[in-house]
Amino acid sequence: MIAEFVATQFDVPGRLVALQPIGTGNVNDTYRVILRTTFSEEQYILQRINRAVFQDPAAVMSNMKAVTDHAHHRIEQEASESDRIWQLPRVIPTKEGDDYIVDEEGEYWRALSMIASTTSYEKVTVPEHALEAGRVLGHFQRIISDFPIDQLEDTLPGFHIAPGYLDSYDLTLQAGDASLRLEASSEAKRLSQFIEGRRNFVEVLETAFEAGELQLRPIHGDPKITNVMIDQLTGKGTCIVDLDTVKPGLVHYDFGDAVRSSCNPAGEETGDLSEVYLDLDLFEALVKGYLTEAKGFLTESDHRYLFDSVRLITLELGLRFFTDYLAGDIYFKTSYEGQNLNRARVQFALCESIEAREGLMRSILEKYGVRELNQ
Ligand code: GN1
Ligand code: MG
Repeated sequence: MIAEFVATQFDVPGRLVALQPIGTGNVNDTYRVILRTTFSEEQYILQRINRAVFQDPAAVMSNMKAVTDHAHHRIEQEASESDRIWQLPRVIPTKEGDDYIVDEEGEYWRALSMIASTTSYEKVTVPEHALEAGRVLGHFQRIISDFPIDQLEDTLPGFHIAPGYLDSYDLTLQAGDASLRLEASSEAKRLSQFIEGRRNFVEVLETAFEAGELQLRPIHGDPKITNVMIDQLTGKGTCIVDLDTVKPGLVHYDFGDAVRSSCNPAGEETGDLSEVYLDLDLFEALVKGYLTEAKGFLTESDHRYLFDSVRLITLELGLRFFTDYLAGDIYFKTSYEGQNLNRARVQFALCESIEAREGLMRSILEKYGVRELNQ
């Protein structure tokens, strides 16, 4: 079904004026919809959920509805003590009162309210922005920390369970095409060596979870910097968007993902590996912002794995990009040949930089009250 028709099926007044593709998401398709009435203009976000990734889009929507209702309630409860007006998009119903539309081709479409006068950025270059990225993630995790995880469906089984990505890498390499791609490029061979040196480390968080040191909580799942909305009027973070991957998980994967995406000033898509590094000033600011919100719910065993989570999620994402390159780009959207290989190179370069700065990063965590006893 054409997006123009779908765009008029939600409960928003006005006639359609424009449908603009926006965002740089690697998974869903996102549009800004502009409608006008005789008196006003309405804008909202329209998204087509990627069914190749999310096999059960209805479950994605039921999680999203439940979590946003809960979060909106918590935000309003705390409004009078907050230093800002926190926001979170709401699911806009269809004219029939449903949470989404399924078109003739079986595609799922949803509408979300627009958080006006905010911007999200591809990269972070100043500590103030990193501080807000940390604060926004910590705030989101905190306000959903009491949401019962048994009411959350797992929308993406295996998502952020790092050893599973190693298994799919190994499995992918058994196919002829993938091994040809590996053999054809010296850079791909170098990346495969990089992975070999880190196989044992991949289990670090899951082993801690199995040993009872870490617990499942509701997590965001995708707190990359493009999902953090910054208020154009105040420069403060106002919300985190993209709630498809909210699921029971380890908050460490979220913290690690926020750091890997906010503390590399070159961003995920650069072609120049010499620009890629973990910026310690950005890291310090992010940690400060995150812990302002998260220190109340993190336990001492959680503290012990914060550094590892940064190294791990960076390695994990590199592994995911690399596996997708070898598999023929079936998961992440690409706009040029070799893009997933390049994305993997960037994440592995960042991972090396994180490894080189381990001592300094641990000292920063300690400075903000992270206790690493028994290390
Ligand atoms: C994907 O769609 P987007 O860009 O928000 C991916 C994340 C990755 C990210 C890397 C469901 O997120 O896990 O960290 O790309 N989302 C999913 O850019 O796989
Ligand atoms: Mg996403």
